Formats: sequence, structure tokens, C-alpha cells
Amino acid sequence: MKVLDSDFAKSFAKLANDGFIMGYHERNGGNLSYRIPKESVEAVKEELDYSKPFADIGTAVASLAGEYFMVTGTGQYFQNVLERTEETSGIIEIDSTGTKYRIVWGFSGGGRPTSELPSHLMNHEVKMLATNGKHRVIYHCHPANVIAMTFLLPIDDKIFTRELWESMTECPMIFPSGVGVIPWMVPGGREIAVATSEKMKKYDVAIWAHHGIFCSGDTFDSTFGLAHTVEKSAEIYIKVRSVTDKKLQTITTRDFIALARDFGIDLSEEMLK
Ligand code: 2HA
Ligand code: ZN
Repeated sequence: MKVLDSDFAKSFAKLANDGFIMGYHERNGGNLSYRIPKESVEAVKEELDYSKPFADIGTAVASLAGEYFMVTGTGQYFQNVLERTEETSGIIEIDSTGTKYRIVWGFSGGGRPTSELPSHLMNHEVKMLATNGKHRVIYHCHPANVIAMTFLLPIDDKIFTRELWESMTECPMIFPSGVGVIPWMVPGGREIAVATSEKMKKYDVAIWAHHGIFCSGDTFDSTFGLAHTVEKSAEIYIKVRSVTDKKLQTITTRDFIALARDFGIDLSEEMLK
């Protein structure tokens, strides 16, 4: 089978396009990666080319040795992923030590994987181990309201989680463990990758101050849906804050406890204190 005919490549490109339509990806902002299941790699094997050299990842991800990922390319625009998937994106194979990768498909114009590859791979490793292999998608985007929130609130997981949960009733059901927030850091390096992966041990969403969202999920739909929900809730927070800094009423701790009981969700205790 051709890569472009596979369900995973179609869903990958669709997510990129959906994110662009939502306004989360100005210019070359954002990046996406997917840990491809073994059987899907087998299905497209005829198109994979093993002649390219291995390059350093910039960090070590031993548990990902031998895994394949579909990733967006550095400098590429999400706007173009749907129409020009093979040029804007590629498939990489991780070597047996988990320190190197090689391109086996795509990046047809001579491109390379996203500048955030170390963050993506370290977080794939954390989430793969934490979810028994269920999580396969890591998505990073630049939605305006989440970024705006990071100028208004202390960089604190509980404060952000509570504001986001309170802004829209579905939120605690969609991210019951809450969100992590990390202070501004230089993008693309090991430091932001390590700080993010510490948060992702506990959460499925990390907010990068003045930068964007980094999130993880099992399917393309649920991962995009998670980013979309966090951003929608942030938009409501910003609308409210734009009018007043005092809420007349909100969803209370007791309400969250009632919600958790009736819907059988395991809400983080820490966020309810
Ligand atoms: O431009 O979003 O964080 C790609 C990015 C880097
Ligand atoms: Zn970014």
C-alpha cells in the first residue's frame, strides 16, 4: 500500500488541516507526530527507503528503539500538509539505541523532521509507558487564547486547571487529571523537552507559557479534540476576563465532586483541594 493511501497518513493530514482552519498554525507554527503501529508499518513497507543515513535525535529514547513515527517537517506550514503531505511530512525510524533516527519516507523536497523532535519523542516515550502503549499522537499548536492566559495567571498547574475546568462544564471530563504549565523556555531543545515530559507523566496537556499547547492522546480525533477543548475553554476565560475580573458565580469544588460522582470520572484530588 502507498503511504498516502493509508488511514493513518490521511488522518494525520486531516488533523494538520483542521488545526490550520482553526487558526492554531500561523506560518510554520506547530508540529505533529504519530507512533505508527507495527502492522501499519508493514502495510506500507514497499514504499519505505532505508538508504538514508542515521542522524542524532539530540536526546535518548531507549524505549522507542525500532519504532516508526510520522512527523511534520521543520519550517513546513500546516496549511500545506493536506495537499502536499509527502513534501511537508515524513516517516522516521528510530535506531536500536534510541539516540538516532533516519528518514524512510517523505520530506521529498529535502526537508527534515520538526525542530521539536526531541520534545515529541521524549513525550512519546513517557506517554507510551504511562498508557501501556495506548497513546500514539503528540500535537503541538499555537492557539491564541491559551497563550493569552499565560500572561494573566501565575504559572501554576492547579490555577490553570481550575480556571479551565470552571470555564466549561465538559472540561473536567475531558482532562480529569488537569493541565501542566511550564514557564517560558527556548523552543526546540532538550530543556523544554525534559520539562514537558515531567508534566506529561501526570497530565495529557502541557501549556508552554507565551507559546502554546503540547498534548498527547490515543487517536488523532481525541488528541485534536483535547487541544480544541482546552483552547475553547481558554477563550471563554479570556472573554470573561475581558469584561470583568470578578465572576459572579462559577462551578464550585462541590459541583466538581458531584460531577465526578455522577459521571464516574476520576478527578485529580490535588485540583479539588
Ligand atoms: O515552528 O511551533 O515550537 C514550530 C514550532 C516550534
Ligand atoms: Zn511552537
